Amino acid sequence: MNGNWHSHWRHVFKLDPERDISDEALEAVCLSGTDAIIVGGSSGVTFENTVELMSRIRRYEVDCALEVSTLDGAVPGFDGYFVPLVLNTDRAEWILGHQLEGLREYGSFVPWEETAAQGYIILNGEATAAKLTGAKTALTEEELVACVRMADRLMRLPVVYLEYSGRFGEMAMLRAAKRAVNGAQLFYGGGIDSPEKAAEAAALAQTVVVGNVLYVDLVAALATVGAVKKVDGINRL
Ligand code: 1GP
Repeated sequence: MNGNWHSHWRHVFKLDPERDISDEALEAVCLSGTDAIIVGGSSGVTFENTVELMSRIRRYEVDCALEVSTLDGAVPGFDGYFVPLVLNTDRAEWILGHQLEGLREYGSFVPWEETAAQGYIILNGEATAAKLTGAKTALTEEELVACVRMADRLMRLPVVYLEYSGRFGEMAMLRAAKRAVNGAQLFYGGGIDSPEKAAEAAALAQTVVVGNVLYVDLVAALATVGAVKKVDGINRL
């Protein structure tokens, strides 16, 4: 992989190291045709459970990246690393604080070519990540666009991530983000539990992230892969 290691991803499964997944389910996920697996979670992420999940995914060829949200869970050996910066919070530790701490400790080991910052905009107030970071989730479209421009134009972050984790978000907000984004890759995640929702999000976001449904309805989760690829097929006609 090179500096653009994530730019071709259209569909991604996000796996939580704290949650159990059987070998059979993991195999189905890794062989599903998804473009990548992201390992990440908002709570309970440790070195041990991250290494364990990574080594199980490593049996397959699929790209596998780590979203580094705690220092404990910073594990070498992934194909790529994402470092989230939460843009819609007043709590500086979630914008730059923990990240600086990480760089102080592990800065000389960071594989820079395979590391990308994500401008996170958390829009579901019920999500663990929102509570943890004190995100101001009730944004107007205008406020959202300002966040997107901050990430994309001013900070020139490679990824802008609209995060509705746990619920399917407003597509009008995603559309507004899509219009505002210039160079960044737009990720959408949250509440995708059917091919229809996957297709809706994939029509607007460059990369669609599917998480929770994997643990509750594997068949529906797997069907989201084909739905995203189909959107591209239709657009090419
Ligand atoms: C979570 O954006 C991802 O970080 C996916 O959200 O778990 O709701 O699918 P869900």
